[in-house]
Amino acid sequence: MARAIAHPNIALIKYWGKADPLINLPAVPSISLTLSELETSTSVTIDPQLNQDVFILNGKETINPKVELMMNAVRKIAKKEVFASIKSSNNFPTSAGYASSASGMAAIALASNQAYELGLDHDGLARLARLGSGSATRSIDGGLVSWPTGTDVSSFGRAILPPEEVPLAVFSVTTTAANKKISSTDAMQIVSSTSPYYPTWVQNSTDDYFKALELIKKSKWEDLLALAQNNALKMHAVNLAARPEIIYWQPESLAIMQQVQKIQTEKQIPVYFSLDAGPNVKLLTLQKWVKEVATEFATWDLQLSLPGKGAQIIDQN
Ligand code: 2P0
Repeated sequence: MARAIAHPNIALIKYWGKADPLINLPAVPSISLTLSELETSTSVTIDPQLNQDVFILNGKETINPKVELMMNAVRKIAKKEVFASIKSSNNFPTSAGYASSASGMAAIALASNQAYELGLDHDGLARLARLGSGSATRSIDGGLVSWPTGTDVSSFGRAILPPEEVPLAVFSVTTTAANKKISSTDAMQIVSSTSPYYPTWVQNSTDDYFKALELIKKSKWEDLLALAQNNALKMHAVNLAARPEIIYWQPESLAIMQQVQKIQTEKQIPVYFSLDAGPNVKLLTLQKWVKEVATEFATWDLQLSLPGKGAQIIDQN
């Protein structure tokens, strides 16, 4: 048995589109920030009595094809046909709009590596997590993480800068508890096959990735956040143009985006926004501006996160 914890991440440069959907190879490279306050804790217990895996999420037995895919990969590496009981819980509501699959799959990768004695190193763990959910490859490490495109062997998350060296902060603004209507996996498939802007997105977001790496190297943090905001809007633009059209925003999403723009121009507070595959908005800022941003957005339900650590094993026997 082994237990691991992992944190979700927010992409500053988005993963949106797959080069190979079977093994989650991305069509675009991405960059994310691992988040401190939110945590998934997962135990993997091998049980020779079981004739299939049992997955319990937040106390409820759940069927999850992504978990099965990973566990089959684990057994293949281990060369052991033995099943496991996997218990996972999040300390954050999924309604906050953070991708719990990123932290969830990263924690399963770590705990299985230990429980099944796979002996995987960092890169092997990041590849295994990617099989479950693309964004999970970026939750193996803390701080700022890049995920380049490439092959099964070369495309996985790797640390750019440790959490203590990243002066950024992220507020999640909860707009609605409604579940997202279309999964990221499905949306990426629809967009890549129908959106006329998709080839431009792939080219342009790849350019953003290299620009972002430069900005990080030069510690140009505000420019990085401005680029992240623009990258998120471009991801939504490619969705809007797909058939069927994919609209993740709710009226409140737009209200918050417009409030951010107003504050940027009228008050010169460095606050930017990002949105993923759902209606909730993330406010991106610098740690030294957290108080001002919290005051400006005090009417909303805010949850603050700072740069977090990578996934780790916390218990085993
Ligand atoms: C990201 N998202 O970069 C992007 C931006 C959502 C919007 O990665 O199909 O659950 O399992 O590889 O990782 C969410 O997608 O998708 C995601 P799969 P995943 O964070």
